[in-house]
Amino acid sequence: MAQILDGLKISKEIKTEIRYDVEKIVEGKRRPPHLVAILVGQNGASIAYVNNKIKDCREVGFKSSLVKFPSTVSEAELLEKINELNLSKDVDGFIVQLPLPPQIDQEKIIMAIDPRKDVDGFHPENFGKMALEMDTFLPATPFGILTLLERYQIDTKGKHCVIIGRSRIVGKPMSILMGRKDFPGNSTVTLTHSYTPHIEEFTKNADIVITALGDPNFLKGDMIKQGAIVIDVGITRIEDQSDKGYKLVGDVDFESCKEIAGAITPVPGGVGPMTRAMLMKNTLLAYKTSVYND
Ligand code: L34
Repeated sequence: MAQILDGLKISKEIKTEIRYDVEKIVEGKRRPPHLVAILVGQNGASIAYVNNKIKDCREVGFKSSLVKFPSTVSEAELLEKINELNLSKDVDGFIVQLPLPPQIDQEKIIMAIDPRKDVDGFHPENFGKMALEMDTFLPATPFGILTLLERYQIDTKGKHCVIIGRSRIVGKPMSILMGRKDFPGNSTVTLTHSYTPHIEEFTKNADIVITALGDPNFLKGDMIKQGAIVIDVGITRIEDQSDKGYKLVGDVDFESCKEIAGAITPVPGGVGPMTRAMLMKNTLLAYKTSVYND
């Protein structure tokens, strides 16, 4: 039976550390960090994630604001709000929750965010800095995975890491970060995607598998090698008869993989809560680099 990499537990530890930092800031008569989240439309998952982020802010002692727009919002309206947040001295960082409706050009929105307030680490300037191993905001999900590997002291040096999925917020940055000259990192990385034939040929040879494709129960126990580290980023809502009306299912077939893997993240309670904790960490960093250098 694999070791469970408990993202919920580690995320609570991180939030406690941040809370302690914020208490010291406030005791020093300074204002607490302020995160703003922009939510467009009525996507149930997005609403849940953003509400949880606002709750996290309260837990760590941050000020937070939630700005909601209907799904019919125009690009101009969104850009105007972003400009206002860029200029606001009271706002340390903000995020625009993805996905956005089709009439909005996602790249244009991300490009409009002041890189110093881009606590998602999505702006090309921050992505470029990350790729060059310069100090910057790391995107929250990859940052969360690195932190989980670090806290569980998972050896990554010289290991073969296979990533499934090349999205801009998970797969692509993860492939860069696992190969960087640092810990966690120093892995030999293979980035697989929808055009990779026979993905199992790759995953069977992997010491570390990171799945981010959004295909429920895709990775089966017979696709991994004995003792592999399995990180499940996928999180799909599947309708069921429960009170909530759905359950959350990862990309990893937990039942078959847990018998073979050396360590594995659960869904829920794995990478998801870590993503949110790292957003708090990035916001604290944005605060420290703005207020203290004023
Ligand atoms: N701008 N858009 C922007 N930044 C992000 O970092 C995200 N992401 C992804 C989607 N769009 C984004 C998130 O916040 C995915 N994501 C995210 C955040 C939190 C959780 C999952 C994904 C999370 O908290 N997951 C819980 C279950 C939550 C529930 O009940 O639905 C878990 O235990 O996995």
